Amino acid sequence: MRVLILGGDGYLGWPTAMRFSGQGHEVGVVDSFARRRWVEEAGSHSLTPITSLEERLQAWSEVSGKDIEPYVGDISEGTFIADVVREFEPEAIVHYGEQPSAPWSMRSVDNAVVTQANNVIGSLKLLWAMRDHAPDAHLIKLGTMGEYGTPNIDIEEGFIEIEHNGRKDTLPFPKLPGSLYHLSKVHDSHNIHFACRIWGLKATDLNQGVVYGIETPETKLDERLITRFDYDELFGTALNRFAVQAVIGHPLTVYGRGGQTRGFLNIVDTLQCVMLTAENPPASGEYRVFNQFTEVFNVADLAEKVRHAGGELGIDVQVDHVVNPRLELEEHYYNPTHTKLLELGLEPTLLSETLIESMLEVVRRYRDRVLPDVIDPVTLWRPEPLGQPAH
Ligand code: NAD
Ligand code: USQ
Repeated sequence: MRVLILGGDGYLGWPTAMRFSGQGHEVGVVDSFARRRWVEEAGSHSLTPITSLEERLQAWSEVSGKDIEPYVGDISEGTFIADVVREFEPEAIVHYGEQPSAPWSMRSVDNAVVTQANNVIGSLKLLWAMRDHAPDAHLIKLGTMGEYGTPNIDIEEGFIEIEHNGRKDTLPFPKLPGSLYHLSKVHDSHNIHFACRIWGLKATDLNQGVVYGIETPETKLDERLITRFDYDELFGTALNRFAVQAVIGHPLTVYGRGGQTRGFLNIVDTLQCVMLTAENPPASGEYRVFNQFTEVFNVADLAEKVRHAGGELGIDVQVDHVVNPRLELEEHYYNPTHTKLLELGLEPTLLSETLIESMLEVVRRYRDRVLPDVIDPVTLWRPEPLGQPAH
């Protein structure tokens, strides 16, 4: 299969590119290096010492004997993505190429505009490029579980059957995202659904939960192949941050009461899910939604797990409940369905104590690179915290 990976220099995109290439697919990666710039501008850097895309591709070629084609540019600008799609002729497009941070999107009006322009315009240009140059390709788009928010009912996989005034229909599940970043994914989902309904494109929207983990089998082959790993308040995600905090002796930053409940998955399962999705494409005109996570935890429980695993390694981990910088429910109902990927054969990698310990061991290797000043949360959802939203 000819697979184009948008955002192929990122945390998830780079390991995905190696996975597809290693399994014999023809792979192209597209990236603007925006993530590297945004993190640098925020005064931070990846915990892992990542090499340039050029060096990564060279190293991958040496290790695997396979070449990955790079395309450097911004998918939201000009005709770049249309030109790439026309030239590469993909059969599948895995789209990770967006601004992925909720706090970054809430930091200023400029950040909010960049997030929504980058994400929504980039995806729209991609859809148009597919319409004109690759109408039979399968779009595998990374969405987020945060599109649904935390409603007080069970969350379905994309669609819900509704009965209203005696009539029934199956309609998109209601969306109540909690940040302007998450909202950009809702806009994307509407545009993708539209492109399938009106132009007959085929797409799978992967509503992914929070990813954790550092290594995949491919990143371990050579240190130059390691993927990025962020722990700062803007780009680090919960469990990844807790692992770094534990290792450097920083109290774990549980926001508020810590009852915020989310779906989580290991980075190796992201690769498994994307591969299974690519191997099982939808029909032309079909828009599918898969909820992509393997386990549900609340953040206080996660912190407790890290504290315990740290103890096993002789690290005395403290857990702190800091004032929540976000506006979100700190205790709520959460029961999302996630059967479609399991039906395709997903074998979940569950979060065991051994797995957390191995994460802590890898973080320990790079502990001298940690910048402690970028850890504490400073980005507020509102100028002053005003209490909790309704959902
Ligand atoms: P990342 O920032 O490491 O990867 C995204 C890559 O896309 C970066 O390398 C960035 O430079 C590139 N990019 C961004 N905008 C671009 C543009 N306009 N043109 C070309 N390249 C562009 O993020 P990640 O953590 O690997 O996430 C990948 C995708 O998965 C994102 O869409 C994110 O929203 C989604 N996601 C991530 C998680 C998670 O926990 N990491 C969870 C759910 C969904
Ligand atoms: N949290 C803490 N302490 C921290 C960091 C986070 O308590 O130090 C809490 C947050 O308040 C939130 C939860 O942990 O309630 C998750 O936060 P997060 O930063 O780990 O994840 P989030 O902002 O939701 O975003 C991440 C990725 C994003 C992806 C999303 C999937 O950055 O790209 O879309 O996870 S989901 O959460 O399912 O929407």
